[in-house]
Amino acid sequence: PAVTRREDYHPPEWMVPEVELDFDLDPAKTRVRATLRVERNGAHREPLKLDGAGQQPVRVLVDGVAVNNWRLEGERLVVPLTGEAHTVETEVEIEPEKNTQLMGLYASGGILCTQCEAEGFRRITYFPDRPDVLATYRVRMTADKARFPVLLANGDPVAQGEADNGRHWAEWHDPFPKPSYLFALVAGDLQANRDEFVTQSGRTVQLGIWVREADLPRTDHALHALKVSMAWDERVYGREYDLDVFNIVAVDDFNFGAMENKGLNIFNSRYILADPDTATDYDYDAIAAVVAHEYFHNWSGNRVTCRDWFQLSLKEGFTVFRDQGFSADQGSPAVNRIEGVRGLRAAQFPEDAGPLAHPVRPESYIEISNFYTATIYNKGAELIRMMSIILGPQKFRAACDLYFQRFDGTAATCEDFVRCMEEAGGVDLSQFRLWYAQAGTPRVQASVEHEGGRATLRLAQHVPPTPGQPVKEPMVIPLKVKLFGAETAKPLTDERLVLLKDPAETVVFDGVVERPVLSINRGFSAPVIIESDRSAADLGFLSANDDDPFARYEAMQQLMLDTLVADAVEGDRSGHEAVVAAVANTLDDAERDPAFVAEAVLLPSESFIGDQLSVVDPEAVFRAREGLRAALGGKLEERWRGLYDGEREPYAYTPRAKGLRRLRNVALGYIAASGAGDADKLAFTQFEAADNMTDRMGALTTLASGASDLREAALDIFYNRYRDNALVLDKWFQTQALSSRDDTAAQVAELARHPDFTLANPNRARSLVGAFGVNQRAFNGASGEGYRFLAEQLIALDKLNPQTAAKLLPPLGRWRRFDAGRAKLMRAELERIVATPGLSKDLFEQASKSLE
Ligand code: HT7
Ligand code: ZN
Repeated sequence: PAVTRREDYHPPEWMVPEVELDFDLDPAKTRVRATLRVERNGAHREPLKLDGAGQQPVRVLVDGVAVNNWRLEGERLVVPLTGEAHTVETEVEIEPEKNTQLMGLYASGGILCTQCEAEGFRRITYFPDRPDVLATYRVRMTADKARFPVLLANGDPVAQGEADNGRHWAEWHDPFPKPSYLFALVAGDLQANRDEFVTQSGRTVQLGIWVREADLPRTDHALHALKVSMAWDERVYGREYDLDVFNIVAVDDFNFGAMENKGLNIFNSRYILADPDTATDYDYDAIAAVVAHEYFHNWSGNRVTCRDWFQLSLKEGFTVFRDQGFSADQGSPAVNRIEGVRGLRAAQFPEDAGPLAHPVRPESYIEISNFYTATIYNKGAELIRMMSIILGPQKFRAACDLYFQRFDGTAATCEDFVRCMEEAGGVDLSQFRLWYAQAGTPRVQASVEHEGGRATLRLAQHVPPTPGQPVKEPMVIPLKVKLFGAETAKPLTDERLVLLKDPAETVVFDGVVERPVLSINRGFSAPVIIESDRSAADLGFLSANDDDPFARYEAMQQLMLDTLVADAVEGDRSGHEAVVAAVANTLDDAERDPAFVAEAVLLPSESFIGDQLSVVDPEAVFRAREGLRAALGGKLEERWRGLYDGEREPYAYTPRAKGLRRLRNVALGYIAASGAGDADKLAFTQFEAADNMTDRMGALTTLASGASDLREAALDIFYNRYRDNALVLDKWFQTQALSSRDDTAAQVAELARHPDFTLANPNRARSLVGAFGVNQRAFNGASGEGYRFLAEQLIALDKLNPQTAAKLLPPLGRWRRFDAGRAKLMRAELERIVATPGLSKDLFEQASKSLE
């Protein structure tokens, strides 16, 4: 397959300032007539080249006259044009109900909807489907009124009326020039939860969340989150909404979380629908974060878009940074940061250390959909965070203002963004640009020496080689650092921002009168791995005394990790005592800050422990983790029971009530880990008594990894109660795929044959196949049955939905991290995938790169 390279970027040969689209909508056959006003861009004699995919032109007109001098070059429609400006009209027919890829115009549960990012628009009509061609859109849709009473598109509604044969039409106009990837339409039998938002300049915006009528009662949380997001973006970034309407539609079949189409966001229903009976606190948080994210794109993505797809992080990294700021402001910033960093370590660090590693601004791709990655999104957000730290809050805000003002209505680059940071911040970010260009997670060695009244911090950095980048230059790494007195537990210094630039540097602190304990990378100021020689005692000390809650969490995690690695590698469990003591100490804070404590006492995941080993031994990692869980459960059983039976609040979605629920579920997990005979009964009682999904899922998760009869009972009750709710049924599949039982691989294979399992729905595929792939021990069973299962599912899924298949491949690409036996089995499956006839370029790219 063809490779697209960043260095080959050329401005468009033709611009398209205006588009009119006329849709005759029908799930079986939709006719699309597109009228493009095109203008030659620069002095050249090239014909107009329009991207297309999967369709044939029915007819082509130039300036109102039918022509036949057009040709197809591959899937592109090439139309010779002589003048500087023309009107070009095309007509095509497409088949939405046969569209299983869910890109372009497709049908989901009787709703017709679109997904155009990144290159889906070309599956709807011929167009220069690239983000630097910005047009205003006028859209007319005609459809059967009974089946599709609601017709929505981008921008503002203009007119509507009746047509023949029980059909009706609507016209929408979006005055803001936008790239084709932001185009959207929806037709369906939908109802809206409506509200209004008055902007800071006094304009009233009509808000609507559109769903099937039965789902209306589950839309209040999303609508509330939308209004809070709109107010937050005005307050924090000075960004006001610009159209008169803002609509969101929820659909069940969606390749991603949501899409920020101008004025008409389309969402995966899992990020809209919630009520206490069906959605966990985690779901509620995720809904607010995704609603905010898509809304924030109106400025960071839509008003200022990307010049080309290599700049994807310009909008995604920045928008993730913005949604993280929003979420932090809704509850506990420390807990929010902990969750963000945990996510980064779970998804991005392994990506950066594996065969699919790529820079935040990649150099090439085969299929752009494969680059909607944790690196582009989450590491991209960390880059923005580092710049905000280097500039400080005021200058960062001024730099953002400059960026929005300078590039409003245009397609920009990461370089444009960095230059605004430099100009408004008065800083030189030359070296910082390496963060966009170099892949791999930097490692920083840190140690402190103390002599007389002077502490010397020695730092050294190393950026590991990654595919195509064998040698790296040193980065600029902003590290927030502070020293604490080992005896007095008092701060010995203020927090200092150290910009590590050279391969090795020393930083001197004077007036340090007692032995200092180093607190480094506070707040996770840089997305790096810190390798320090801090003892278990010092880590325990920091977990108790650091005044940065994130650093307290980090110290505990490091202490746990060191202990778990020693056990997994050498069978050394001598570190248990220090972990038990540190956890016991942290539990003292449970009443004051239950949400933080719940996070701080959780052990690192099996995968993260595996990431620390030179060769992952999944059984040894599992045993070590279970061993420490049992020690914590058993030694602190009274404490866990005290918390479990302690303070509770009636159900409410408030930070404190959420924190208490979370801590109680963590306590339940530790009681089960202690081996207590009544643990399953306790969990089952909680399961049955629960008046909300957080408590119910907490209990079910514990039961699902257990061996009692109550496990089957709870799973059956859950299934029968929620069998008609697809989103909750996903949880049923997922919980079983994540179980730590010995027979999980066999159970997952069985579940794949369950009548409710289907690969056609991405959420369902992810809930079983995706979840199984991250269950380190179950997936990596020595027999290779897990690898075989995943390969078979991916090959089958690829025929329906290549994008989703490609997203689920990475667990097979971890073969270098395992022993020779497992590596051989994994490679064999990757080779089988690559050799499959008719493979998509999506899956081919992921599998072939994973073999290299
Ligand atoms: N910008 C959106 C990306 C997206 C997407 C990408 C590929 C295939 C399907 C997709 N649906 C949405 C989502 C976002 O980051 O906001
Ligand atoms: Zn986004």
